[in-house]
Amino acid sequence: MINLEDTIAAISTALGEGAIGIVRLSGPQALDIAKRVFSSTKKKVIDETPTHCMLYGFIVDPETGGAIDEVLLTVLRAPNTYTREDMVEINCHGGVLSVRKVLEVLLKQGARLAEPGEFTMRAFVNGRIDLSQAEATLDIIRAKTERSSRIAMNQLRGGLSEKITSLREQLTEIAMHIEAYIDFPEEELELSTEKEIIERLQSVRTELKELSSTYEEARFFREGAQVAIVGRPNVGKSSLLNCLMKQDRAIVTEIPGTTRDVIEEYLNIAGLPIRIMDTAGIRETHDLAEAEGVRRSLKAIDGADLVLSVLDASQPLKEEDRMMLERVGQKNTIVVLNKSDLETKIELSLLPQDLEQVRISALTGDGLDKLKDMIVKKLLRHGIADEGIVITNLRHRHAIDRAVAAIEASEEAINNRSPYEIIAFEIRDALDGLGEIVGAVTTEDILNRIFSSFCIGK
Ligand SMILES: Nc1nc2c(ncn2[C@@H]2O[C@H](COP(=O)(O)OP(=O)(O)OP(=O)(O)O)[C@@H](O)[C@H]2O)c(=O)[nH]1
Ligand SMILES: [Mg+2]
Repeated sequence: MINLEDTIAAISTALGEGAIGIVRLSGPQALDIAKRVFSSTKKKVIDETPTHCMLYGFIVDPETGGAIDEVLLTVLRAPNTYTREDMVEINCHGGVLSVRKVLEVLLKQGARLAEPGEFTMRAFVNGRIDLSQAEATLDIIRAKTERSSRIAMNQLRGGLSEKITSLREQLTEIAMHIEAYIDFPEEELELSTEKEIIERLQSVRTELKELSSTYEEARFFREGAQVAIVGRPNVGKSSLLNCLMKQDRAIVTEIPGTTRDVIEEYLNIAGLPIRIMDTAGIRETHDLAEAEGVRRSLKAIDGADLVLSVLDASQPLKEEDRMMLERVGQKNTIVVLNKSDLETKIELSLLPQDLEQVRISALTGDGLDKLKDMIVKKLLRHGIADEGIVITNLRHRHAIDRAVAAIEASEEAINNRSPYEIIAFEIRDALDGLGEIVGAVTTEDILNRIFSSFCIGK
């Protein structure tokens, strides 16, 4: 149940040692609760403090009279606040204990501990932001690179919302036009009107499809692109990971079968957040642990957005290399010819010619910049622009695809001369699909799913 009656409180900064820690209150009792626990050294009163102004003083436990922390308290009056409710932000000394104690006294005075994302959910329920903007706030918090954060910021500022709202308006107009005929079944749509309606539906559908198609690449900026380093044992996969990370992350030895588990790390290549995975060398083995490692390597190939198929260029191509290349098959891949510092013995002519290749040395770092360039190019084949409106969220993608299907169904219904009710029903379905993105149409289940992944205090 969405409950706006309660006044909620939470620690909004990360728990740990820091210069300051912030505890927030939001809701109808926010100012009253603050009044009961705040004591100003200069006898200033919260009631007489203008909105968005700070007071210096102490948080005091009203039951014992004991001072809990020295604070700066900001009075934020509705409606110009994050949640659109009365809010109070208390800047305490950083550190785990003081923020906890301040929170405790607020709870004792009648505030309720906020659920994850509840402040942002209130901002949505109270109409300050729509659902896609609420989701963008989380994306900004989670953004691993500047480009990711720019894309999320664009969404927060309403780029996607405006686009969806404008498309919804167009659909609403068409739906109303058709619905006007429902009560007059004897009247038929004129051929010219019918043609125009179909054209307008097609135009909305095309825009939605374009939007949906940005997802494949734009999602990398939100989730990180998965790149798997695979190859037979000892070709230098872990050395490549270390070289990319510029640190000794994975164990490297001259013994084949060193890596047993998938090692996952974050990398930022030209602003693209990448989840890079070093995997166990792929070969037939009777060792139980190694066999499990190989199974995980194969799984990593399946889940990857890009596979780096590593070969040892200083040795002739082996059966295990062929097996690996075959397994990688049609996946998006780059063939990495490692150990270029040694004499080349690999038969380049035996390699599949349609695959892109790059020569590197994980030992000297040679060719690494070229490889990084290729990784970005292979992942961003359509080169999405930072400023354009893109879809980074699977929930939005599903909603758009549902709307596209419904519009197609409505076009078909028109062509089949189906009753106006059916045509209008399909268009309304498309509207609902798009409404889910901005939250015009929503269920508590959707809201819970979205906000439960937020942190407490946001
Ligand atoms: N000369 C040379 N040796 C390399 C290069 N890259 C890796 N090696 C050596 O090759 C051996 C194997 O390297 P690893 O990085 O452990 O290979 P791996 O593919 O992770 O091996 P597994 O984990 O067993 O599958 C080590 O002795 C490395 O020092 C390279 O570019 N040049
Ligand atoms: Mg290894």
